[in-house]
Amino acid sequence: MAASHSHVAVVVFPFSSHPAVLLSFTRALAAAAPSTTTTFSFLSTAASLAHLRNAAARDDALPSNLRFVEVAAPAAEDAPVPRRMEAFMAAAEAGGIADGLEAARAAAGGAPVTCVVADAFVWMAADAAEKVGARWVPVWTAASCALLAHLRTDALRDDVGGEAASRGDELLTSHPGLESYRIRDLPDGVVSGDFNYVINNLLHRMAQRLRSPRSAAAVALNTFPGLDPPSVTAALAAVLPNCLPLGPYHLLNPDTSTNDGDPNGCLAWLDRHAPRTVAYVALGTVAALSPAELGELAAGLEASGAPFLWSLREESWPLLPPGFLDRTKDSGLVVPWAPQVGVLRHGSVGAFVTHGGWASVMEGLASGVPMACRPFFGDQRMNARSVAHVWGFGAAFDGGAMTRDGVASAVASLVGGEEGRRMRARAQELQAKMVKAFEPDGECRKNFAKFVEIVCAP
Ligand code: U2F
Repeated sequence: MAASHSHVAVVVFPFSSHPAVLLSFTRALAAAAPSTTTTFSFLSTAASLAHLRNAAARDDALPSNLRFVEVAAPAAEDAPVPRRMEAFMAAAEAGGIADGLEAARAAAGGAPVTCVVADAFVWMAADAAEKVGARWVPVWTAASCALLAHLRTDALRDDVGGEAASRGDELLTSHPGLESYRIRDLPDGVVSGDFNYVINNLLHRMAQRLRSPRSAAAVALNTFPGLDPPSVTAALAAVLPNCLPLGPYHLLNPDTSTNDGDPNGCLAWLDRHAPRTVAYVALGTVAALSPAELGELAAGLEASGAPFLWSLREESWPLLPPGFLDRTKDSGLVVPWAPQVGVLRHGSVGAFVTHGGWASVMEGLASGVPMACRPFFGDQRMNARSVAHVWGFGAAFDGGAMTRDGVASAVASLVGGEEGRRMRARAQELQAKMVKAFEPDGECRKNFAKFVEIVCAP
C-alpha cells in the first residue's frame, strides 16, 4: 500500500443494536471517504456479522472499500448475554483487539491500520491502536448527558456516597451539565447498582480512558448542535475538547436509514390510517416486560381507543391477554419487527411509546413524533428525563412499570390532547434544528466532514 493510503479498522461492541448502528455509520464513512485511497475493515464476531448479513448487509452489497473481518468470539453464542459480554471484554483487553487489527491487516493484503474507529464501549481499542501507531477515534452511540454522567462517575460517587436511594429525588445542581437530572436518573452503575456488573464496569473504565491525557483524535457524538443544553455541551467540551456532534447517526446514511424492508406490511397498514392517529409501540432490542406489565400495556392500548402498531418480540406473544389479538384485529397490528425509521416517518403515526433507547429517541425526534417513555435500565431513565423535562416533547412513566390507565391516558393525550399538541410542536421545533444541521452546509455535515478527514488521514 502506498504511504498515502489509509486503512481504517472499525471495532464493534457486538451486542444489542450497537453493531447495526456502527455498520450504518461505517457505510456513511466509506461513502464519504476517498474510495481509491481508503479501505475500511469492519471487525466483529461471526454471529454478529451473520446477523448483519441477514439484515440486508450481504458482503456483495457492501461498498467496494468496506469489508467484513471476523474476530474470535470468546464465549459460546448460546451463553447468557452478560457472560458473553464479560468474555468479550476480557478477551479484548487480553489482546483480542490487537489480534483483530492484525487480521484486518492480513485481509487488506498487509496494509497497516492507520486509524481505529471503535464503539466507545470497547475502550481498550485505544491501547491496541497506540501499539500499531494508529489514531483512536471512539464513537459514542448514546446521549451526551449520559456520556457526561459516565465521565463524572468518580465525582458523582464522592458526592452521593452510599445515599443514592435516600437522596434519589435530589437534583444534581453541583455537577455542571447535570443540573436538570435527579440522582435517580443517573445511568445504572454510576452511583448505584453493582459497580462490577460488566456494562457498569466497562463504562467506568471507558470514562477513565477517555479522560486520560493520551486522548482520542476525535470523539463522535450522536447529537446535533442545538439539542443539548449549553451547560451539557460546555461540560463535555471541557473534558473532550475534540468531540464532534454529528448525529443522529441514522441521518448520515439516507440509503439504509429506512431499515430493512417491511416483511410484516407495517407501512401499508399505516397507509390506511388518518394522519397522526396511530400509536407506535416498540421497546428496543433488549428490554423485556414482565407478563403483568405486558398485560397492562396491552389493556391500556385497547382502552385508549387509538389504532396501534406494536413491535413485540415473538417470544412475548403468548403472554398477551387472552383474546387480545382477536379483539383488536381491526384497530391494532402486532409484529415481531417493524422498520422503525420508516414507521416513525409515516404521517399516520401520532405517538411513540418507547423504552427511551437513544437511537429510538433520535429517530422519533427526527420525525417530530411526541413520545411516552418507559425506561428500563442503563441510560434510559436519563433519556426519559431529557424527553419529558429538558426538551418537553414527551412524557415519562416515572414510577416504573406502566399501568393500563397510565398507558391509555398517555396515548390519548399524545394523539389527541392539548398537551400532546404542545409536545408535538416542541418536537417539530427541534426537528427543524436537526434538519438545518443536516443541510449541505449545516453543522453536522461540517462536523462529519472534519471527522472523515481525521479518520482518513494517511
Ligand atoms: C441499547 O438500545 P436498544 O437497542 O434497546 O434501543 P435503541 O437505542 O432505541 O435502538 C433500537 C434500534 O432498533 C431499531 C430501531 C433502533 O435503531 O429503529 N428497531 C427497529 O428497526 N425495529 C423494531 O421493531 C425495533 C427496533 C440500550 F438498551 C439503550 O439504553 C441505549 O440508549 C442504546 C444506545 O447505546 O443501546
